[in-house]
Amino acid sequence: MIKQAKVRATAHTNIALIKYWGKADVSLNIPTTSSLSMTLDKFYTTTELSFDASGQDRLILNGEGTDATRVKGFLDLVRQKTGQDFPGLLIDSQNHVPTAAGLASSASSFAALTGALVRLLDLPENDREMSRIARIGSGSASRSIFGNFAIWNKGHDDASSYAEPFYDEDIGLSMIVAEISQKEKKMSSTRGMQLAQKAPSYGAWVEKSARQLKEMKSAVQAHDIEQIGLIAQDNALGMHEQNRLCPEPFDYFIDETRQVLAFTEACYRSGLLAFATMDAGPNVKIITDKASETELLARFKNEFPNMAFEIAHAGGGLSYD
Ligand code: 2P0
Repeated sequence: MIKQAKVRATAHTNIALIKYWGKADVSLNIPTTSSLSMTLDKFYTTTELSFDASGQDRLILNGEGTDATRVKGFLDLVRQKTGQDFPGLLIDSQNHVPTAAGLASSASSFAALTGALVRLLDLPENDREMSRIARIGSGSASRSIFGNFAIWNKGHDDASSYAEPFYDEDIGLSMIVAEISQKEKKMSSTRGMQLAQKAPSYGAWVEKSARQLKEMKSAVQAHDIEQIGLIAQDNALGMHEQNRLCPEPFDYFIDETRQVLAFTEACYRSGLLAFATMDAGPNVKIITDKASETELLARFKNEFPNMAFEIAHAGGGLSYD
């Protein structure tokens, strides 16, 4: 039963403190590890969804018609899974995510689309179900249904793999995003994961990740930014190590990445809270706290005068207007 002709939903992007980097099932995005993320207050996608007169699925991104292949694949899977053969949709999305800053918009995009879809089709607005649907679009989108800190439990099949809120509070963590390169990433996450999973050391990273998740949960509950930073940094650098150690090695790091990482370490040695995390690209997100962010940002701007920086905090969560 269709109750509304047009729905608008907003979802925010998230950064994993314990990463998702590997799939047990590629078509359903069942991961090899559970992951824990912070949803960001500042960066989001708003999606307006309606039925398209053409009967086809169409995508408009930031006002321009765009290739809808990936989104159509997602919608077809949802048609199949829900048994609802809904007609073609017009997806009109505005991304307030600086893709130039290496922040993936797929998380906020698929979470916003899922939220809008569920309401448009009058499906149950159940967070767990929405997280499972968003996961099929993009793994990290499962976590963007929620604000603040969320855990995506890896599960073992479509029913058991979903994210849920872990800690619904801003604990004073700041992320300084260093915009190192605006170039399109040369290796997609999906392909990068496939290659990295063949590293001889991958199993050890997966095992370590499970231990780090437990430690990270305690650190978030204790609002211990230093522990959070140390664990997140180790987990992210370990993830990137798998990319270098697999039979077809590749690397998201570029020279400026290494410079920013080295400067982050130097700031920590000098007594400031400063830790790095990185995703499927050369950009670095620096973890610090609200008390240190102004001084740390000034130091980075002084050291890298040609680089742009953004600061984000915890927040977000799926919303409608
Ligand atoms: C994460 N990343 O946990 C990890 C860390 C990037 C590095 O989730 O193939 O776009 O669509 O499920 O979610 C980016 O991968 O990958 C990602 P797909 P996705 O945030």
